Amino acid sequence: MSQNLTLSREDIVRLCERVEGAQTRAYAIPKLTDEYPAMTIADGYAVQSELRRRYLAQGHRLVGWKAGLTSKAKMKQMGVDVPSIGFLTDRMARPENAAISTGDLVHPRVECEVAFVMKRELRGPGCTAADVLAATDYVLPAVEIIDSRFAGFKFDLPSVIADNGSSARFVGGGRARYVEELDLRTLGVVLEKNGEIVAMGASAAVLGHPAEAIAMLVNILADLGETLPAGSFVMSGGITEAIAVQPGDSVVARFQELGSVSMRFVA
Ligand code: OOG
Ligand code: MG
Repeated sequence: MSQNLTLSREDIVRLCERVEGAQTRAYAIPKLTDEYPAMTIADGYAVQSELRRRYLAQGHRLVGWKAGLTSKAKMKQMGVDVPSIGFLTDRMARPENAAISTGDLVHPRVECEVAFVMKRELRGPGCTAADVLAATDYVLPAVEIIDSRFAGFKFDLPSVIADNGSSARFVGGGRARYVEELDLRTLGVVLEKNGEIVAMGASAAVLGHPAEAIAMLVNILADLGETLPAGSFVMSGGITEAIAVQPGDSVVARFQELGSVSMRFVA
């Protein structure tokens, strides 16, 4: 990491327990930097790694990773200007057309993303977008349901990284496509809630090309001493700003070339 740890091992465990409680019992907590103003990005990843270790020890399965804050729209909405990564487990996955419960979430929002499924392991540092494309099995459209555990959905980078990048649920769907068949920079996406268009954008919004976001993710993983295994499901980051949802809402994300992903929300 480019920054140093300021938290003791004890603080890391304490903050991890705080975040885990908020995630599993769905309540809002103050951002961690209110109590630890000197927290760095490295501290945030130390808490996130401890969270991952605990969930895996409880039997959750790691299925992939997500890049976050990779588009201007997302950075502007959240007031943060550096991308981040988080981990994805089997417990967060929901099938297409699912009824997704909001009772176990704090204040969910939806966002449209291009997801990559890897056929070869990737390891940083120095991973490039070309490396990512060569190691990609296929891409598919996805909707991420994010849910910051921080009050008012307000945070800074160390806090949101500790909260695993607001990861909560995700839905992959539509049509899987080989990357050679597509121009991944120019895919349009339209997000509809209850039949109305609430956001739209193009995939170039994500660092110029979504594969750039995956390369960045692999290079951050290298900092954490991790690689991106073959078979991983990886989300490249929200193209548009995220839209709040509540019980009764139905959501459709329509992607050019990749088909659509639908879900509805229930209490
Ligand atoms: C942080 C997570 C960002 C994305 O796609 O940009 C993210 C947040 O906005 O709560 O998942
Ligand atoms: Mg996202």
